[in-house]
Amino acid sequence: MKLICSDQHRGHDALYEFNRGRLIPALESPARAAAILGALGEAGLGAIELAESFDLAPILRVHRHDYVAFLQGAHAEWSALGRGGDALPLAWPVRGLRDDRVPRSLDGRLSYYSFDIGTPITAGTWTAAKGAADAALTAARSLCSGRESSAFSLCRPPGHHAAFDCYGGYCFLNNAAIAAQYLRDHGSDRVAVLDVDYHHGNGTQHIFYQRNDVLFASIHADPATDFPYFLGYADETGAGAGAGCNHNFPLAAGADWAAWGAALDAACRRVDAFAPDAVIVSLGVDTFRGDPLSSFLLEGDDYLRMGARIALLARPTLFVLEGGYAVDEIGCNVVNVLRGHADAA
Ligand code: 6XA
Ligand code: ZN
Repeated sequence: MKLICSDQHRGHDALYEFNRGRLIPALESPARAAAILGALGEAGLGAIELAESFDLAPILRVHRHDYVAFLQGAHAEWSALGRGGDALPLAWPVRGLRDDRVPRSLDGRLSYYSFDIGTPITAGTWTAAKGAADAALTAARSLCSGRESSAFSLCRPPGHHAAFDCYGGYCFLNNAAIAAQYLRDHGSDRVAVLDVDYHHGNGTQHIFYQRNDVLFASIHADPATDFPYFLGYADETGAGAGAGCNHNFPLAAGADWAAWGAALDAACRRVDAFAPDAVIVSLGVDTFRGDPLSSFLLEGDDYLRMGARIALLARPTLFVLEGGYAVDEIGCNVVNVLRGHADAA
């Protein structure tokens, strides 16, 4: 299995985030990646390689040009205004407000391009996000060449909440979507994205919603109770040419392997029916029972079962890291998915 990471992730180290009305140390921290690297090093699944650097073209295939330019310069603009700390938005263009004009001021643009207050932009955010996209692209390229049938990219910051032109949920560039589009542009006719993170991958869904060449299937907490709140219901099945190519499996709080594994089985049957040339797994392990953001109850061994079920798809598979905040167990849980997959493949 090809294992790819990026050194740049450390530059994205937010001071704090809002959580239940308080400022707390940011949960999406460099320690997450360090823990996964440590576990991967001991697991013997393969050598861990550094991402190669790609130009912006594959990123611009799924993200709006002005959005990417904004991300590149936002923190420098923030500093030039004499401000310290991390850049955060103030307001959002919700119902009744105009979203067809991009404001001129930095504060206006932070608000325009974001959808939550929990995703600080730091001095190293762009470089880290670009490194994460490079990790996903490097892993995707190894699948295209046919040399590898499976790969894992350790992406930090994560990506599945980032849409065509907005960021949130700790995500800036949609690493899984960028990799899916790269595979489409390099020989794969159909790609499936299977999102197993605790949270719905609203960004990935939005990017591919009208398309029939990329299927999106997601198992996640019910948006009626959990972030991102405004997408992820079962009746979102795709639109236009993409009708029937989007499958959401929202689950109630307290889902354990019995409930979660049954949803995975149903999602995998949708993926199978699509007959993709490759599968991208948005791999969040915040479904873990000890995760601080989760109400699901998956145990360590359940991640072995998850990997084994995904291996039954018998397709070239790229795992892209998303969430997971129980730092003491995140390494073991990620390795278990990869090991379960490798052992059953
Ligand atoms: C609200 C929760 C952000 C969710 C981040 C995540 N600040 N997404 O793990 O998959
Ligand atoms: Zn998540």
